[in-house]
Amino acid sequence: MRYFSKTILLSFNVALLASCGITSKDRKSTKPNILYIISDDHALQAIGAYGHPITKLAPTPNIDRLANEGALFTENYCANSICGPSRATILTGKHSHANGLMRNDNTKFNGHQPTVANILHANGYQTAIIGKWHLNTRPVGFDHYQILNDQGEYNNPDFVTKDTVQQFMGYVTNLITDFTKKWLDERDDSKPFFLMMQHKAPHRNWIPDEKYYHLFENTEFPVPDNYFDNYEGREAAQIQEMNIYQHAYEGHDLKMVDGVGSDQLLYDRWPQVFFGRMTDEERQTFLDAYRERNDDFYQTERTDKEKAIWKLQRYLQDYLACVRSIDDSVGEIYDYLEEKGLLENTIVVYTSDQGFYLGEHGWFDKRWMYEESFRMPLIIRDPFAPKQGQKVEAMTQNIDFAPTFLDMAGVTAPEEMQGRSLLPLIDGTPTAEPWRKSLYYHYYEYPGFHSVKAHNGVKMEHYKLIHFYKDNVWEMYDLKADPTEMNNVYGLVEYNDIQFELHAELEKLIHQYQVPQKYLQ
Ligand code: SGN
Ligand code: CA
Repeated sequence: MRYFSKTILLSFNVALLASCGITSKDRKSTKPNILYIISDDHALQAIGAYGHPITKLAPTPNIDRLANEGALFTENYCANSICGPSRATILTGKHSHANGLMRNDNTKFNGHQPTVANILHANGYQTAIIGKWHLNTRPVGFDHYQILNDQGEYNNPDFVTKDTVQQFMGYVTNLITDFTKKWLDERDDSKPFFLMMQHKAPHRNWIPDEKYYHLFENTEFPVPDNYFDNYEGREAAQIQEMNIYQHAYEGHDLKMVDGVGSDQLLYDRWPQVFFGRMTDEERQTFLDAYRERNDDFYQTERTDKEKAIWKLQRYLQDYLACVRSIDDSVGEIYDYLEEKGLLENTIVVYTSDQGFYLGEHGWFDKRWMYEESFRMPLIIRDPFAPKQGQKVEAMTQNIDFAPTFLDMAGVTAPEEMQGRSLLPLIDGTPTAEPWRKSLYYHYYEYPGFHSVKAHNGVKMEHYKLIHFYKDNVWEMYDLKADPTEMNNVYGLVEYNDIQFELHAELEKLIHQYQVPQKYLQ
């Protein structure tokens, strides 16, 4: 029961465009629906279309279908790898300092600044948001909202609407899917829609749907080569607290109990969002499902290293089971659109608020400018695009999302938005100015959860420069020679020239995006 009550070669694409007979006029004559699906903490490594070996064991066929029929962005990045700030950037098209939401604390998002929602709304779109919001204020610019309370709960969650706060029995991913379809059924179909479907999963503490408790119990996922990273040469990484075998809570995160046959969870930091949300029966079903594996933890002798790998497996099994429900949800929504004849005039976007670690460097969580958390999945299935199954390799960023959605709707983005429309990359049409060759990143939340020091930085070509500015510590990576960012090459003579260029580029971006000096010290 679900509930009760590299830059796409522009010239090549221009030629392709001409051969398909698609012109921008076709696009301009329609106001497409935009269905934007975002999950929380969904790593690229866990999406089949991006090709990581994990997905051979845990495939995502429904998300991959969107990529096969649309565009897969392979170099998409976030501006600040954490939930609220990423979502604020997506809505406003601006970096964190410019939209005011720099951290996941109690800062209140100002929804009255120009956002994609209120601009589309003013331009005849019906707007709705269903699922995780996490911006500390009520949504503005939406005809309808049905959002989770703060982080939300996996089991039997509360949903907040304009007038109500109500608990619904069921699993959060399924509920969000059902509510999305319900809203689509009841919408005013004389208007195009902009619908943000915002999943909670696969966010910590990775509770799968009951039907998937056993899904990966016998699956051993690949252990990243740098799982036992010692953080040599990287000062900030030496003090972080996001190590799976040191910092994940054994009860809350890893669902471990205190002995053979026990029903007593080990350390559960937030019982109110875990066992406290389940009925007695649900809790028992949960414990029984994990019992054999939990007993085995005590009955089999393991070295510390083996225990650390056991924990990684438990983490991945649960995380990827949560992802399975997300993929099911995408499939269910796709079928719905097809059935209702909406696939041909609805642009479907799939993304996550940032990337995530699946054991790389020993970690879970995000925040760093290192690739796994800096990168963001982005797939756009656009029925107006001249080509299906394309890869867009230009450097894109979540500041581009709002200008893109506005462009799709034929609306000019306000000057203050800092991103650019991605439509020319999808359509293969020339852009007025050359595409960007570098990206600016800025993470602010320190002190904070997981102890990741504030840093900013630039990525250009296959190089990255990172500044932990409070301590004035620099890191630099050559991603071709060192794709997993284990060797900080800052200060090495052989990198002098590129280091100089990266410093200059970082200064240029700080100036271009008008980052105030007070945020750089
Ligand atoms: C919670 C999690 C953190 C996580 C933040 C932010 N701890 O505080 O691990 O980094 O959310 O996540 S938990 O013990 O409460 O699960 S975000 O996706 O909202 O940015
Ligand atoms: Ca997140």
